[in-house]
Amino acid sequence: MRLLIDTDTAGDDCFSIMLAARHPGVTLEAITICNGNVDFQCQVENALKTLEVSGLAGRVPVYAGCRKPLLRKPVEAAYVFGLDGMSDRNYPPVSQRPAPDHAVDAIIRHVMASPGEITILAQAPLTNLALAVSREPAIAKAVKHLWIMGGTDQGLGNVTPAAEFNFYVDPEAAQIVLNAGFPISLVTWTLTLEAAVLTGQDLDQIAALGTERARFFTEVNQAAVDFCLAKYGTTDTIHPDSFACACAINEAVITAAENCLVEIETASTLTRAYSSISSARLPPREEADPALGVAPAANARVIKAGNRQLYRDMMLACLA
Ligand SMILES: [Ca+2]
Repeated sequence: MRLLIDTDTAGDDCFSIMLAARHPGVTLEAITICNGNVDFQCQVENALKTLEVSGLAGRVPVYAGCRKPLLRKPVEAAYVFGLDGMSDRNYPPVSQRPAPDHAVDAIIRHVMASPGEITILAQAPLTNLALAVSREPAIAKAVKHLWIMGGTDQGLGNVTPAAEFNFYVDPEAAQIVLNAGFPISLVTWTLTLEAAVLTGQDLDQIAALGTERARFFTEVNQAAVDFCLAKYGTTDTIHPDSFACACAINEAVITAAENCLVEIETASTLTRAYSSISSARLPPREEADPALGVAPAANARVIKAGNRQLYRDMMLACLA
Protein backbone atom coordinates (compact mmCIF):
# COMPACT_ATOMS: atom_id res chain seq x y z
CA MET A 1 0.00 0.00 0.00
CA ARG A 2 1.28 3.44 -0.93
CA LEU A 3 0.25 5.79 1.89
CA LEU A 4 0.20 9.55 2.49
CA ILE A 5 -0.64 10.72 6.03
CA ASP A 6 -2.13 14.16 6.68
CA THR A 7 -1.57 14.92 10.36
CA ASP A 8 -1.54 17.49 13.16
CA THR A 9 1.31 15.63 14.75
CA ALA A 10 0.94 15.28 18.51
CA GLY A 11 0.56 12.24 20.77
CA ASP A 12 -1.35 9.52 18.95
CA ASP A 13 -0.62 11.08 15.54
CA CYS A 14 3.00 9.96 16.10
CA PHE A 15 1.94 6.41 16.91
CA SER A 16 -0.09 6.25 13.70
CA ILE A 17 2.99 7.29 11.70
CA MET A 18 5.07 4.67 13.54
CA LEU A 19 2.50 1.96 12.79
CA ALA A 20 2.46 2.84 9.08
CA ALA A 21 6.25 3.08 8.99
CA ARG A 22 6.75 -0.37 10.48
CA HIS A 23 3.86 -2.38 9.03
CA PRO A 24 4.83 -4.89 6.31
CA GLY A 25 3.51 -4.00 2.88
CA VAL A 26 3.03 -0.28 3.64
CA THR A 27 5.14 2.34 1.88
CA LEU A 28 4.82 5.67 3.66
CA GLU A 29 5.41 8.11 0.79
CA ALA A 30 4.73 11.52 2.30
CA ILE A 31 3.52 13.31 5.41
CA THR A 32 1.57 16.55 5.20
CA ILE A 33 0.97 18.78 8.22
CA CYS A 34 -2.33 20.55 8.94
CA ASN A 35 -3.34 22.99 11.67
CA GLY A 36 -4.84 21.31 14.72
CA ASN A 37 -3.57 19.86 17.98
CA VAL A 38 -0.70 22.22 18.91
CA ASP A 39 1.59 24.99 17.62
CA PHE A 40 2.09 24.44 13.89
CA GLN A 41 5.90 24.38 13.89
CA CYS A 42 5.88 21.90 16.78
CA GLN A 43 3.68 19.62 14.68
CA VAL A 44 6.19 19.74 11.82
CA GLU A 45 9.08 18.92 14.18
CA ASN A 46 7.06 16.13 15.80
CA ALA A 47 6.52 14.43 12.44
CA LEU A 48 10.22 14.70 11.59
CA LYS A 49 11.21 13.32 15.01
CA THR A 50 8.75 10.44 14.66
CA LEU A 51 10.19 9.49 11.28
CA GLU A 52 13.66 9.37 12.80
CA VAL A 53 12.54 7.14 15.68
CA SER A 54 10.77 4.94 13.12
CA GLY A 55 13.99 4.42 11.16
CA LEU A 56 12.84 6.55 8.21
CA ALA A 57 14.98 9.68 8.77
CA GLY A 58 15.43 11.51 5.47
CA ARG A 59 13.36 8.96 3.53
CA VAL A 60 9.83 10.41 3.77
CA PRO A 61 9.23 14.07 2.82
CA VAL A 62 7.28 16.20 5.32
CA TYR A 63 5.31 19.09 3.81
CA ALA A 64 3.94 21.97 5.87
CA GLY A 65 0.36 22.84 5.01
CA CYS A 66 -2.44 25.13 6.13
CA ARG A 67 -1.70 26.97 9.35
CA LYS A 68 -5.31 27.99 9.94
CA PRO A 69 -8.79 26.57 9.32
CA LEU A 70 -10.68 27.87 6.27
CA LEU A 71 -12.97 30.25 8.14
CA ARG A 72 -12.73 29.67 11.86
CA LYS A 73 -10.26 30.72 14.52
CA PRO A 74 -7.68 28.02 15.27
CA VAL A 75 -8.49 25.62 18.13
CA GLU A 76 -5.77 23.57 19.79
CA ALA A 77 -5.62 20.58 22.15
CA ALA A 78 -2.42 21.30 24.04
CA TYR A 79 -4.36 20.67 27.24
CA VAL A 80 -4.32 16.97 26.30
CA PHE A 81 -0.92 16.56 24.64
CA GLY A 82 1.32 19.19 26.27
CA LEU A 83 2.34 22.49 24.70
CA ASP A 84 4.76 20.78 22.28
CA GLY A 85 2.33 17.92 21.56
CA MET A 86 4.87 15.48 22.97
CA SER A 87 4.07 15.58 26.70
CA ASP A 88 6.46 18.56 26.99
CA ARG A 89 9.54 16.44 26.32
CA ASN A 90 10.88 19.31 24.16
CA TYR A 91 12.96 17.03 21.95
CA PRO A 92 15.74 18.84 20.06
CA PRO A 93 15.13 19.19 16.31
CA VAL A 94 16.34 16.28 14.16
CA SER A 95 18.48 16.76 11.05
CA GLN A 96 15.73 16.23 8.42
CA ARG A 97 14.03 19.49 7.49
CA PRO A 98 10.59 19.97 5.90
CA ALA A 99 10.37 19.75 2.12
CA PRO A 100 9.97 23.14 0.40
CA ASP A 101 6.58 22.55 -1.26
CA HIS A 102 3.25 23.39 0.34
CA ALA A 103 1.27 20.37 1.55
CA VAL A 104 -1.67 21.18 -0.74
CA ASP A 105 0.61 21.09 -3.80
CA ALA A 106 2.29 17.92 -2.55
CA ILE A 107 -1.05 16.11 -2.06
CA ILE A 108 -2.18 16.99 -5.58
CA ARG A 109 1.17 16.05 -7.12
CA HIS A 110 1.47 12.69 -5.33
CA VAL A 111 -2.09 11.66 -6.14
CA MET A 112 -2.14 12.81 -9.77
CA ALA A 113 1.27 11.24 -10.51
CA SER A 114 -0.11 7.79 -9.62
CA PRO A 115 -3.87 7.65 -10.27
CA GLY A 116 -5.60 4.85 -8.35
CA GLU A 117 -2.48 4.11 -6.29
CA ILE A 118 -2.29 6.46 -3.31
CA THR A 119 -4.23 5.89 -0.10
CA ILE A 120 -4.57 8.96 2.13
CA LEU A 121 -5.03 8.78 5.88
CA ALA A 122 -6.43 12.10 7.13
CA GLN A 123 -5.98 12.29 10.91
CA ALA A 124 -6.21 16.05 11.40
CA PRO A 125 -8.70 18.81 10.60
CA LEU A 126 -9.44 18.57 6.87
CA THR A 127 -8.17 22.00 5.77
CA ASN A 128 -5.35 20.65 3.57
CA LEU A 129 -7.59 18.09 1.86
CA ALA A 130 -10.40 20.61 1.32
CA LEU A 131 -8.02 23.05 -0.36
CA ALA A 132 -6.37 20.32 -2.41
CA VAL A 133 -9.67 19.03 -3.80
CA SER A 134 -10.91 22.57 -4.41
CA ARG A 135 -7.78 23.37 -6.37
CA GLU A 136 -7.72 20.03 -8.24
CA PRO A 137 -11.11 18.26 -8.06
CA ALA A 138 -9.70 15.32 -10.05
CA ILE A 139 -7.87 14.05 -6.95
CA ALA A 140 -11.21 12.82 -5.56
CA LYS A 141 -11.40 10.10 -8.20
CA ALA A 142 -7.65 9.62 -8.50
CA VAL A 143 -6.98 8.54 -4.90
CA LYS A 144 -7.22 4.86 -4.15
CA HIS A 145 -9.00 5.52 -0.86
CA LEU A 146 -9.37 8.29 1.70
CA TRP A 147 -9.44 7.30 5.36
CA ILE A 148 -10.73 9.98 7.71
CA MET A 149 -10.48 10.02 11.48
CA GLY A 150 -13.20 12.44 12.52
CA GLY A 151 -16.73 13.09 13.63
CA THR A 152 -19.04 11.26 15.98
CA ASP A 153 -21.45 8.44 15.25
CA GLN A 154 -24.77 9.53 16.79
CA GLY A 155 -23.22 11.92 19.28
CA LEU A 156 -20.68 12.04 22.12
CA GLY A 157 -17.86 14.22 20.88
CA ASN A 158 -14.64 15.27 22.56
CA VAL A 159 -15.05 19.05 22.17
CA THR A 160 -18.81 19.37 22.61
CA PRO A 161 -21.47 16.65 22.94
CA ALA A 162 -22.09 17.17 19.21
CA ALA A 163 -18.61 17.36 17.81
CA GLU A 164 -15.25 15.64 17.60
CA PHE A 165 -12.06 17.76 17.47
CA ASN A 166 -10.94 17.33 13.83
CA PHE A 167 -14.35 18.25 12.42
CA TYR A 168 -14.95 20.91 15.08
CA VAL A 169 -11.74 22.78 14.22
CA ASP A 170 -12.65 23.11 10.53
CA PRO A 171 -16.29 22.16 9.87
CA GLU A 172 -16.36 23.81 6.43
CA ALA A 173 -13.35 21.75 5.35
CA ALA A 174 -15.02 18.56 6.58
CA GLN A 175 -18.15 19.44 4.63
CA ILE A 176 -16.14 20.10 1.45
CA VAL A 177 -14.17 16.84 1.69
CA LEU A 178 -17.21 14.67 2.45
CA ASN A 179 -19.06 16.13 -0.52
CA ALA A 180 -16.15 15.99 -2.97
CA GLY A 181 -16.67 12.46 -4.29
CA PHE A 182 -13.71 10.72 -2.63
CA PRO A 183 -14.04 6.99 -1.81
CA ILE A 184 -14.13 7.47 1.97
CA SER A 185 -13.98 5.32 5.05
CA LEU A 186 -14.73 7.13 8.31
CA VAL A 187 -13.40 6.22 11.75
CA THR A 188 -15.37 8.24 14.29
CA TRP A 189 -14.41 9.26 17.81
CA THR A 190 -17.43 7.30 19.04
CA LEU A 191 -16.00 4.07 17.61
CA THR A 192 -12.58 4.66 19.14
CA LEU A 193 -13.97 5.01 22.67
CA GLU A 194 -14.08 1.21 22.80
CA ALA A 195 -12.11 -0.10 19.84
CA ALA A 196 -9.03 2.12 20.16
CA VAL A 197 -8.28 1.83 23.87
CA LEU A 198 -4.86 0.79 25.11
CA THR A 199 -5.34 -0.27 28.72
CA GLY A 200 -2.95 0.54 31.53
CA GLN A 201 -1.81 -3.09 31.26
CA ASP A 202 -1.15 -2.67 27.51
CA LEU A 203 0.89 0.45 28.25
CA ASP A 204 2.92 -1.47 30.84
CA GLN A 205 3.62 -4.16 28.25
CA ILE A 206 4.73 -1.52 25.75
CA ALA A 207 7.07 0.05 28.33
CA ALA A 208 8.50 -3.39 29.06
CA LEU A 209 9.49 -3.88 25.40
CA GLY A 210 12.54 -1.75 26.13
CA THR A 211 13.14 -0.61 22.53
CA GLU A 212 13.84 2.99 21.53
CA ARG A 213 10.44 3.10 19.80
CA ALA A 214 8.64 1.80 22.90
CA ARG A 215 10.47 4.32 25.07
CA PHE A 216 9.45 7.11 22.68
CA PHE A 217 5.83 5.89 22.76
CA THR A 218 5.78 5.87 26.55
CA GLU A 219 7.30 9.35 26.79
CA VAL A 220 4.97 10.88 24.19
CA ASN A 221 1.87 9.19 25.65
CA GLN A 222 2.54 10.40 29.20
CA ALA A 223 0.41 13.56 28.92
CA ALA A 224 -2.56 11.49 27.72
CA VAL A 225 -2.09 9.11 30.64
CA ASP A 226 -1.99 12.03 33.08
CA PHE A 227 -5.06 13.57 31.42
CA CYS A 228 -7.08 10.35 31.60
CA LEU A 229 -6.03 9.71 35.18
CA ALA A 230 -7.05 13.20 36.27
CA LYS A 231 -10.32 13.30 34.31
CA TYR A 232 -11.51 9.69 34.34
CA GLY A 233 -9.51 7.95 37.07
CA THR A 234 -7.94 5.48 34.65
CA THR A 235 -4.59 5.06 32.92
CA ASP A 236 -6.32 3.61 29.83
CA THR A 237 -5.73 5.92 26.84
CA ILE A 238 -7.68 6.31 23.58
CA HIS A 239 -5.85 6.17 20.23
CA PRO A 240 -8.11 7.29 17.38
CA ASP A 241 -5.38 8.11 14.82
CA SER A 242 -3.33 4.93 15.18
CA PHE A 243 -6.56 2.92 15.23
CA ALA A 244 -7.66 4.56 11.97
CA CYS A 245 -4.23 3.69 10.56
CA ALA A 246 -4.67 0.08 11.69
CA CYS A 247 -8.02 -0.08 9.84
CA ALA A 248 -6.46 1.45 6.73
CA ILE A 249 -3.54 -0.96 6.54
CA ASN A 250 -5.30 -4.11 7.79
CA GLU A 251 -8.97 -4.62 6.89
CA ALA A 252 -9.16 -7.45 9.44
CA VAL A 253 -9.33 -4.79 12.16
CA ILE A 254 -12.78 -3.80 10.85
CA THR A 255 -15.56 -6.07 12.11
CA ALA A 256 -18.62 -4.05 11.03
CA ALA A 257 -19.26 -1.16 8.64
CA GLU A 258 -22.19 0.55 6.95
CA ASN A 259 -22.37 2.79 3.88
CA CYS A 260 -23.91 6.04 5.12
CA LEU A 261 -24.69 9.60 4.17
CA VAL A 262 -22.50 11.78 6.39
CA GLU A 263 -23.45 15.47 6.55
CA ILE A 264 -21.68 18.19 8.55
CA GLU A 265 -23.43 20.97 10.46
CA THR A 266 -21.82 24.31 9.67
CA ALA A 267 -24.55 26.85 10.52
CA SER A 268 -25.21 26.14 14.19
CA THR A 269 -23.20 27.24 17.19
CA LEU A 270 -24.63 24.63 19.55
CA THR A 271 -24.01 21.71 17.18
CA ARG A 272 -21.06 23.14 15.21
CA ALA A 273 -19.48 20.35 13.13
CA TYR A 274 -21.98 17.70 14.19
CA SER A 275 -21.68 14.76 11.82
CA SER A 276 -25.15 13.54 10.92
CA ILE A 277 -24.80 9.88 9.92
CA SER A 278 -27.64 8.04 8.20
CA SER A 279 -28.66 4.57 9.34
CA ALA A 280 -30.50 1.65 7.76
CA ARG A 281 -32.58 1.62 10.95
CA LEU A 282 -34.07 5.02 10.11
CA PRO A 283 -37.12 5.44 7.86
CA PRO A 284 -36.53 7.10 4.47
CA ARG A 285 -36.52 10.80 5.28
CA GLU A 286 -38.96 11.70 2.51
CA GLU A 287 -41.51 9.48 4.31
CA ALA A 288 -40.81 11.07 7.68
CA ASP A 289 -41.21 14.53 6.16
CA PRO A 290 -41.87 14.89 2.42
CA ALA A 291 -40.45 18.41 2.61
CA LEU A 292 -36.99 16.89 3.20
CA GLY A 293 -36.98 15.16 -0.18
CA VAL A 294 -35.01 12.04 -1.06
CA ALA A 295 -31.62 11.88 0.66
CA PRO A 296 -28.46 12.02 -1.45
CA ALA A 297 -26.59 8.75 -1.89
CA ALA A 298 -24.18 7.44 0.75
CA ASN A 299 -20.82 9.22 0.68
CA ALA A 300 -18.79 7.21 3.19
CA ARG A 301 -18.29 3.77 4.63
CA VAL A 302 -18.62 4.33 8.37
CA ILE A 303 -16.71 1.83 10.50
CA LYS A 304 -19.11 0.58 13.16
CA ALA A 305 -16.99 -1.93 15.09
CA GLY A 306 -13.35 -2.96 15.27
CA ASN A 307 -11.12 -5.64 16.73
CA ARG A 308 -9.40 -3.94 19.67
CA GLN A 309 -7.18 -6.93 20.41
CA LEU A 310 -5.83 -7.02 16.85
CA TYR A 311 -5.18 -3.25 16.93
CA ARG A 312 -3.33 -3.66 20.24
CA ASP A 313 -1.26 -6.54 18.84
CA MET A 314 -0.32 -4.44 15.79
CA MET A 315 0.83 -1.58 18.04
CA LEU A 316 2.96 -3.89 20.18
CA ALA A 317 4.48 -5.46 17.05
CA CYS A 318 5.43 -2.09 15.59
CA LEU A 319 7.05 -0.94 18.84
CA ALA A 320 8.95 -4.20 19.56
CA1 LIG B 1 -4.54 13.91 14.77
